[in-house]
Amino acid sequence: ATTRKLLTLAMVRQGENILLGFKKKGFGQGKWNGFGGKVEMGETICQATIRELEEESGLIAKAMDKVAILEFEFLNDPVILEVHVYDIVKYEGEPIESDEMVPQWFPVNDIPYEKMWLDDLIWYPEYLKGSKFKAYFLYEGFDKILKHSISPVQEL
Ligand code: 6U4
Ligand code: NA
Ligand code: NA
Repeated sequence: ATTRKLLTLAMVRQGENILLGFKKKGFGQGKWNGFGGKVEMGETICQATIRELEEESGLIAKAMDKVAILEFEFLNDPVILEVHVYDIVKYEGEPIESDEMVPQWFPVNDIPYEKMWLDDLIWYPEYLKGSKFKAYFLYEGFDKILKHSISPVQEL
């Protein structure tokens, strides 16, 4: 039997720049990532997205748009991670370092893929084009993708 874990991922883009956070601890430590985490009991996915963005970056989301759902499976692991990705269209505040993350702006044509999850190289270009999509990735360990697919969708 598989179990699904719901996670959020907030993408913050200002013109030609994207805000990423360097993860100091926890899942994905040592990698640049968007901001997010687990959806907690009694919380909607939207609420979790807003809470995690504020905890990790200091920004307060004022308007957001769901752009993708990513599914991750790891070989020989019954857990499926379902990551709901939101574009943060409007926010208040300035990025600040937290216990978990060091935020930094990157030009969209100079994203540090070599220090990110491998799947980011596959789906960030779709996101940056403004497409909405569903994607699936099967990992073996954390450094190898065995299988993946991306399908554009109208609505999420
Ligand atoms: P808690 O205890 O909830 O703070 P945390 O260490 O923040 O745990 P978690 O599991 O809550 O980690 O959140 C992991 C974050 O990483 C989520 O925003 C989803 C994101 N993420 C997970 N796998 C990813 C992947 N392969 N590519 C990607 N983001 C991923 O771009
Ligand atoms: Na969390
Ligand atoms: Na988190």
